[in-house]
Amino acid sequence: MSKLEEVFQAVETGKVKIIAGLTEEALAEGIDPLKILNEGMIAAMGVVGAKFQRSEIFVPEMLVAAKTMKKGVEVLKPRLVSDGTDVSLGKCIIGTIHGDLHDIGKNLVTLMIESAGFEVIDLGVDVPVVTFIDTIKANPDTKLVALSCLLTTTMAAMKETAEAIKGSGLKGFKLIVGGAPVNKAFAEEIGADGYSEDAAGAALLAKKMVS
Ligand code: B12
Repeated sequence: MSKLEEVFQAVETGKVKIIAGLTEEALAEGIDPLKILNEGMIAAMGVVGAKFQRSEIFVPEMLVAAKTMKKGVEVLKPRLVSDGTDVSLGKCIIGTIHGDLHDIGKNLVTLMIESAGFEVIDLGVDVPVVTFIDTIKANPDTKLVALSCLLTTTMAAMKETAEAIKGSGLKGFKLIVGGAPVNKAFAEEIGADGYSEDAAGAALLAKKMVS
């Protein structure tokens, strides 16, 4: 089995203890960190989701897989971020919408946007509409607001949040959205300025939004 397959399998089966070592070994073999992330870890999460849907596994197993992926990402982190940190493109406020506890994708987007040169204020998960509004008010130099959701049931909350932000009269920033159930058409429907399907695309989008 290749190192990449071992990483995939470790995330899929929630091998928290060995993932850091395996990820280091994969890097040492010269495998591209983005390939380890996309084809090893994110792809494994896809399988985990599919197994959950078929009731072959349950929430605890999904949680352990998530923990495993987080540990692996910690090892990849220094290799994913570029040294764009001294150029400040401005502040970006990010959070997962209220009712939604998924944060792995949001954390990856944070990582990529940070390394693209933004100063990121991460509000975490299950973020109420008012927290987004208050944080924008407290940071009038905000250039970007990014919303994430992973559940079809929280898409309505994303719409509500986007509309509240847009309707607040606060200005000077662009609103971008993403997450597995979101697509370009939905982003447009709720009045967002931009959408990207993954974290690498989110960084490019963020830069485009402020240029
Ligand atoms: C891990 C996981 C969990 C973990 C989350 C742990 C954590 N800290 O995040 C736990 C166990 C807590 C969990 C709970 C639940 N989950 Co869950 N979960 C998953 C799983 C397996 C992986 C998600 C993940 O991390 N993917 C990897 C990341 C990297 O991908 P991503 O999040 O999509 O992010 C990428 C893009 O979407 C994009 N992106 C994301 N955000 C943003 C934001 C912006 C601005 C941009 C531009 C881009 C962007 O970039 C990211 C990186 O490339 C998915 C299955 C799946 N394939 O997605 C199910 C899944 C999302 N969960 C699901 C369900 C049903 C639940 C529960 C309701 C289960 C339950 N019965 O309790 C609860 C809900 C809890 C809640 N209120 O949120 C369903 C949702 C179904 C649906 N149609 O809505 C899924 C799809 C599984 C399935 N196939 O049924 N879950």
